[in-house]
Amino acid sequence: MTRWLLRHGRLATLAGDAGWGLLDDGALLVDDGCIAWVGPDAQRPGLDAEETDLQGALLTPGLVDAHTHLVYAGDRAAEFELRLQGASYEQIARAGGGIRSTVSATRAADEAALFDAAAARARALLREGVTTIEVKSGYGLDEATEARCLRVARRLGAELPITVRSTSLAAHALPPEYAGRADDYIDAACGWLAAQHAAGLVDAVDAFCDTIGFTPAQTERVFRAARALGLPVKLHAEQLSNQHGAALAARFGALSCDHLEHLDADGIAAMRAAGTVAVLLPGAFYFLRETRPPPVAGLRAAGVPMAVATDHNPGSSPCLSLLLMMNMACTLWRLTPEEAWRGATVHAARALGLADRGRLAAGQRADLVLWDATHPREIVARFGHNPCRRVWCAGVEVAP
Ligand code: DI6
Ligand code: FE
Repeated sequence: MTRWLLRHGRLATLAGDAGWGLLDDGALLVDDGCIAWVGPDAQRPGLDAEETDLQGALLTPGLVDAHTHLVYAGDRAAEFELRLQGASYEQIARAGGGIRSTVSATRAADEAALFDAAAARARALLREGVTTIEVKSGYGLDEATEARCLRVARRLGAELPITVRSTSLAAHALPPEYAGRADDYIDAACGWLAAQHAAGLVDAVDAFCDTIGFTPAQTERVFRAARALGLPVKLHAEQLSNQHGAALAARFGALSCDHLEHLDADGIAAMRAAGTVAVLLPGAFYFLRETRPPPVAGLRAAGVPMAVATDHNPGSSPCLSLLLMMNMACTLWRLTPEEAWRGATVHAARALGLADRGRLAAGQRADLVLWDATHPREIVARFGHNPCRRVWCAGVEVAP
């Protein structure tokens, strides 16, 4: 039966612009993979539908991890040790480690190995209720390996029950064969984009605009290439320094600017005007032992939507728990638990250009999670604990 009714749940719908949208004894009708109706159980539609009794357990929208670098080979734990001994992330990168060490390992890995490793990571996210993820390339940095990583991202979406959005991040770091020729590399990377797009491998285009990444002028060229193909952009902006990348990205109508520890008031105003989402990444802040928090109060006051994501990657955030990131966004940066939830659902979906998920409301995709909890704030308060009990993707229950 394509139509079924979930009954007697405690629903956190997040349906309005503020508040949890709690329904204490709620019901939800799923029809053909979408939510057809949500409301008090006593008012449920009298239809012929299969029923599931949730027995008062908490039901929420599926979580959305809007920023991951899930496809890579190798491991960077030795750099963690070096950083604990005093080396900085930038020093390691400039000495040829960092992103470039993962690039060597990724170029040497075949598609099957990359897929298996990435699928295991995606399943770990799914076990915590994540039903949509964004996956970036950016550890290939040559045409063939970038395409291989994007194909792996597409295969994840095809073979796992989760939705995968793929982002081309060729402008992540300068590969060694282009040392001293960053502009030539950007020319090449812009050239690859048309073929990636023609092969249906790209949903958005990203770049790393920073002192160890690319300049604003180089970033702008990447954005122009994306715009020429009709692809939306996002940006790793203001992570380690203020390059005014957020304002640049906003001029291109960016879906999101991510990291943002060094974002200033002009950047906030530009993001607000463009409707750009601020994707906050507490994992990298924590793991790199950064001390400057993103301007959460300024973003909140301006009404810029804030998302929270794992930034899963082997170097600066080897984290596979979006729930932990929600907790850390609150403890480290004073998001409210409700902001953390919106940041991992409806605002995260918006950061991916997806309006069809992130809330429990009629017309939304039936991506649903049932939790061992009575209120969503409990899930944010606890950490190192996974209360996820059941997950549905587009109305189909999945076994993570
Ligand atoms: N910023 C990050 O946090 C990741 N990429 C980026 O531009 C880190 C990637 C890595 O260190 O491997
Ligand atoms: Fe990142």
